[in-house]
Amino acid sequence: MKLSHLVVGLTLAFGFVAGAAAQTTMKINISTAQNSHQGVAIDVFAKEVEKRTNGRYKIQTFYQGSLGAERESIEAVQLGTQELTFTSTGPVPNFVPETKILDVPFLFRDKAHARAVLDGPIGQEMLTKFDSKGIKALAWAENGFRHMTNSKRDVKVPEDLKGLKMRTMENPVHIAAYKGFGIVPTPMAFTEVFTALQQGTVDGQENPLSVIISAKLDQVQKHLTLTGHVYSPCLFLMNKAAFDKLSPADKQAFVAAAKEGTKANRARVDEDDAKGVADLRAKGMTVIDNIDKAKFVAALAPVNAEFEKQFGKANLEKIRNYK
Ligand code: EAX
Repeated sequence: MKLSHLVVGLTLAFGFVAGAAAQTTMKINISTAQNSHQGVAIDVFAKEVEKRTNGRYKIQTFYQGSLGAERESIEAVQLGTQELTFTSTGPVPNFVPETKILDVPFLFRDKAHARAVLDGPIGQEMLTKFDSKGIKALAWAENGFRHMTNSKRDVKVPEDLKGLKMRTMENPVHIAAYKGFGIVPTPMAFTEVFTALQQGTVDGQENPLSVIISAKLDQVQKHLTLTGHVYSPCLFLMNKAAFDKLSPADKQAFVAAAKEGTKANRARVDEDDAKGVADLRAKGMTVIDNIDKAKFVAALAPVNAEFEKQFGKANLEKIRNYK
């Protein structure tokens, strides 16, 4: 054997052993399909973590609730039986009550406003509230603005919502607010929603276009109204102990990878918002896209007075007026 071959052989053998010994695999999951705004978020995150740690960390991705629904997954991350999850903030107030304020309806003007608040001091400060709960919040991402769908009737004015039995997220702010519309809220995990709509257990649900499209809810819902009644943030969450074990450089790599995931996620939400209505109309949904939003805001005035007491008017104004 030539010396050069020997060197190559040894290098390969050594490299393989060293690589194999150093590789750690972690899991991350979402409730929606891989082909969705959440799928691109975790796919980009996984790719970026691998790239930025030279393959020392490998992220396994799980879609469509196959590893558990959002609340269960946050629990698993908190316990450390799962390293990572990407979740909406729906069930998050049950873990970190400080996030509740973001779920107040009609708080954000548009996505740019919401993203600026989350990326600015208010949102960044909120990420630190997870630390004491055994969770490291790596970055905000999003679902987008939520809209109402149902199988019964066109919703043009708030009165049309009265008596509709709607699935909601397991979120105390949403539940209180939707009661203000006269909706009968039925909280459940997203993984159960399609079947519940199909079987008529509930009349409707509310979600951003990105979720409605990727979960094919048009197959079980006829009426969509662009209510945009609440912004729906998402989060990259990691078990705190697992994060703390990383080297300083790897910590940075994980945070940077989550931020790249967020970029891809937001771009996809923008794309879905741009073509979603035409897409859903083509699939047979009736879409009301010209409501008088002031009427929906006015319908929630009594509930909003409650929220002002609960969260403090000044705190809500600080978010509302953030530029
Ligand atoms: O995160 O539960 C929900 O309606 C969420 O928007 C959905 O799971 C995507």
